[in-house]
Amino acid sequence: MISNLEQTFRWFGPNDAVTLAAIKQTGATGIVNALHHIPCGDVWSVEEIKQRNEMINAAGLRWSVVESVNIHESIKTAGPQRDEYIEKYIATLKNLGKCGIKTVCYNFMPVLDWTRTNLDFRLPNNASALRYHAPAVAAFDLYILERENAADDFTTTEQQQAKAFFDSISEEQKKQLTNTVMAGLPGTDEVFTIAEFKEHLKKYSDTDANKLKQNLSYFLNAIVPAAEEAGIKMCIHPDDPPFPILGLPRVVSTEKDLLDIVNSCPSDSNGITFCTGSLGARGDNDLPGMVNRLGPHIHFLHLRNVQREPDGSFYEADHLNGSNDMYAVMKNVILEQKRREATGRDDIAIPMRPDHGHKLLDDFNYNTYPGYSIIGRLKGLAELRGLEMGIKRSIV
Ligand code: DNO
Repeated sequence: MISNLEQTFRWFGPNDAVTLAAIKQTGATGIVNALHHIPCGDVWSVEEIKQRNEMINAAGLRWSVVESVNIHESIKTAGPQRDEYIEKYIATLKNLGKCGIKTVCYNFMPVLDWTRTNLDFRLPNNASALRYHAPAVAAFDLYILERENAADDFTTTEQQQAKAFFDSISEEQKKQLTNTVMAGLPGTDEVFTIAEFKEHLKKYSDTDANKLKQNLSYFLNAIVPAAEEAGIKMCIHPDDPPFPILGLPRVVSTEKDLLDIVNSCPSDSNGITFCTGSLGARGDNDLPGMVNRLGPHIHFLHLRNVQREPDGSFYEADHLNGSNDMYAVMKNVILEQKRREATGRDDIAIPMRPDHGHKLLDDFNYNTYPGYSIIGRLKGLAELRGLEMGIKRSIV
């Protein structure tokens, strides 16, 4: 039988209400972690990495993946300090390599990481899910941020829906929407003010998608040789949502984007985090086909599902339900594992994590990062490993 995927769980560090001991009980063996207390761009020292690694090992777990070593904005905008920050990034990769941590996830989303409008969307069973409501984002853009020329990005119908939504919510709800959309990096409590966000937007005034793509390629060509030397596999995380928002360009949203990225600097060290939830928010992304075609470049899997809605909105569905065919995705992941085995690759146990989870049962008593409940994710992991076993037993 082909070996299992490596079951991992994200842990945000010692302040996470979800403890390593709890994660151990889920059956996961790997931890996905980052040094969130180090400001974006600063070097992670060997001591800090070792200390964290020892903490994880002491709980009987392995630090499998770093998610994320975030990329400083000056690299994304080709600002004057970009080479300095690239040197620092390389220093962090070398230090991680020295400590034996070899898979590094990152993203190339301008300013904001993932974006949602509702962090407590109730499903019919009263479980709490994350939702992206397109009219809410449009309303924020047009009437709260009041971004110049924002109207050009929306059809007349979308503008009408945005206005109707905006008129229907209270002042308090407007504030809440602002805080939710303006939330900064995961693992921090950072929230941008409108003024700060506008300053960031200005920095992108001459960075369109083409330039952003060039800046990503520049970054990769600078760091990949060092990653190869350190034995590190980089894996880029797709945009979430996978389309431009708030006037910011996106370059990691489709199969073509991912192909351009791997081809811009061909190397085992230049790979992909295949996130079914992010990519699956677009109906034109053929997820099983993408796993098939991009398979050799996949170094990390984020497995979850979304339910797409007709107006471009979506919410996070159960891991195996929703708009995307998770059976077909898993089957193609397993076929990729088989190919790896046949060609003598040693990375057959691709790390996977149940990405996000609903808040269920006792989860409501814990203050966890949005999407990172324990029971909801445990449910996802249990379903996914059952799916994996069922397919493996029947086809291998
Ligand atoms: C959301 C996550 C993302 C991801 C980063 C990767 O829950 O999947 O925030 O960690 O985008 O750099």
